[in-house]
Amino acid sequence: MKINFVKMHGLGNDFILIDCINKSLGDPSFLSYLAKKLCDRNFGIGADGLILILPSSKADLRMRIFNYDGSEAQMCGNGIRCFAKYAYENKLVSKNKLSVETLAGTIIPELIISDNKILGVKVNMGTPKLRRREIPMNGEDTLTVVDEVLKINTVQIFKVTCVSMGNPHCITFVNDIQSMPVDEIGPKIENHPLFPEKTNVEFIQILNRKEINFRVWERGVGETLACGTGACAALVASVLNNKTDREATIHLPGGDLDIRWANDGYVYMTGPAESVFKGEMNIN
Ligand code: ZDP
Repeated sequence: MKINFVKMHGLGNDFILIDCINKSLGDPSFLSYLAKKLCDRNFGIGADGLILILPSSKADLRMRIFNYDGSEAQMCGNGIRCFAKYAYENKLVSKNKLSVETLAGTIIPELIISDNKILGVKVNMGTPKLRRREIPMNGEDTLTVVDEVLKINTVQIFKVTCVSMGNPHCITFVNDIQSMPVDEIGPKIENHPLFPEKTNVEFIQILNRKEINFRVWERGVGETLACGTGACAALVASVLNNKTDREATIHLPGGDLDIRWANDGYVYMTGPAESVFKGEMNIN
């Protein structure tokens, strides 16, 4: 089977996009296999994830996102900005504000356009879920999970705050993110028995009420240069711990995102989306 694709990224968080509006790629097990094959950085195209562009009966379009390891995620922040740019530039939509059906609900990206150039994308990421069972997280149900002890072993003990942006996030505040052994601690928290669907793991350092330094160990991927849903979860966690205002700039290894948790309860994320190359690949 010949597949046409476009390679895009949001702050170095990179994706392979395949337009499936007029072409079905097959059942979920094949899609998981395909994601692993295409995302492999040596034997495939190379990316953090695979994004499918699909028709929808509920919204303008539908997005599915598969991680590097083939697992399907509910939502992706950097990916939906790329999705919106692709949809507009390929005339799948004719307006700059579109609705996208995802496993996390309908998400509303809005392209920021000037002189016919897409400068960025502002996304209404929906409302954060704070209740323990909605993260989801095991243990006696609580309305929020804020500044809670998470024990990996007798020496590795962290205070965590957990938030769902449709996908799970476990945030811990650190004094110096550069010295954090993200690739050692990340997978231990990702696979901790407290998280029945595993979790993304964010290590954040508060600079002031309006700035956060950020590193992420992504569920199903590993450490990445940026995570949009993670940046939103980090801002929400910082507000819940009274460490920042409701609007802040998140400094990720791949660049900056502006995040606002508005009084209407919605989280707004603004950032770039870039196309890199396009191509075709034969899949057997
Ligand atoms: O929830 C997960 O399994 C994530 N790894 C999905 C990808 C999230 C993404 N990095 C983002 O920007 O939110 C695309």
